[in-house]
Amino acid sequence: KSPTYDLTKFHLKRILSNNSKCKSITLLGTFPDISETDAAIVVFEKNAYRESDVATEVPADQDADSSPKPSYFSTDLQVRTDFINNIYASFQCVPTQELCTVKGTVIYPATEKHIEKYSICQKYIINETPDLYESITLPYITSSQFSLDWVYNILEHKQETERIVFEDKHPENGFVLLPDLKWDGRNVETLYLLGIVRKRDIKSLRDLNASHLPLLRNLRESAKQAILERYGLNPNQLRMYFHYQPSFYHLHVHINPLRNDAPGIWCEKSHMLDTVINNLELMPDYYQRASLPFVLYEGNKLLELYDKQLEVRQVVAQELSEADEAPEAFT
Ligand code: M7G
Repeated sequence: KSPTYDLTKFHLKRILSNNSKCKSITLLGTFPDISETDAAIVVFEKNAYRESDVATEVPADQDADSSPKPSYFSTDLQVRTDFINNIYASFQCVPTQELCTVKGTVIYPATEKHIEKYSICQKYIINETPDLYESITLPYITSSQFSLDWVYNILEHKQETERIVFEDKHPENGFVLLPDLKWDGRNVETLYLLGIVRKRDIKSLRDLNASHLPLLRNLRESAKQAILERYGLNPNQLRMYFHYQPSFYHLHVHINPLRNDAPGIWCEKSHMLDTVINNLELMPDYYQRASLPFVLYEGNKLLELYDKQLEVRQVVAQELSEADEAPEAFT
């Protein structure tokens, strides 16, 4: 059952992060009218520009009687001049209300793991060998991970059913394609879809082997075709990739257009679907034999476990003290 909450009743406790590049702010607080103690995370993110919103002429397909689509260049635009200097000018603009919407995301009730995930902090790279995966990572993710209920709700048509873009119900090779939580759903330029496989026993990239090739190839081809039909996007302009480590241990592919720097697109976390398929074609058990780097955040218990074994944090301290001593070597 979905909870009901009133965003206007949010009570701020702490700002978890404020990202001027993504124009997003992440807040920790509560909804006191529901519970004084349950933590809530609220993310506000300014929407990306839609190219249709900067039109200066009435589009040919718009019939003359309908009300005009909102545009930045409408007479509603309020403009305050900061300065004009020679050929340069700077303004503060307030466009029509419809163009000022902000995307809001709520996680409620949020667990400690969610708070950790949404807070900014130190990060460390771990080069995970198969042995380290078996002895440290796997026991940890088996005992502590985010609930997959939202994934099963999608697969079982209990939530987000109307958002499904494409579905292949084959038990082995099937998947569901639908918009990611991160997408505002308005702007094809910033499209962000997820391909969630039907099979429930593939936790991540690590579990993939050559027997999954038909599934991966089917996902790649069918998703491209569905995106072409629904959104008119050229399949050769799509980025399709896995995260390692993912936040959710049920295999899913991230899909977004190349021309857009999707939120959370980091090279240290991403593995292109094409490369994964090719690695499995070349070596059926590639992902059981490979060392896979991944990033751990300060505050994550898995970092404590790795630090005990590999002294991940210690190395940084040593490097710093060596750097401090360096000038003396020249004296
Ligand atoms: P991930 O690689 O496991 O973790 O991707 P990440 O969050 O570190 O990238 C999971 C993806 O699922 C993310 O892109 C989330 O935005 C998306 N996602 C998470 N939840 C809880 C939902 C949801 O309820 N619905 C949808 N449609 N997407 C979600």
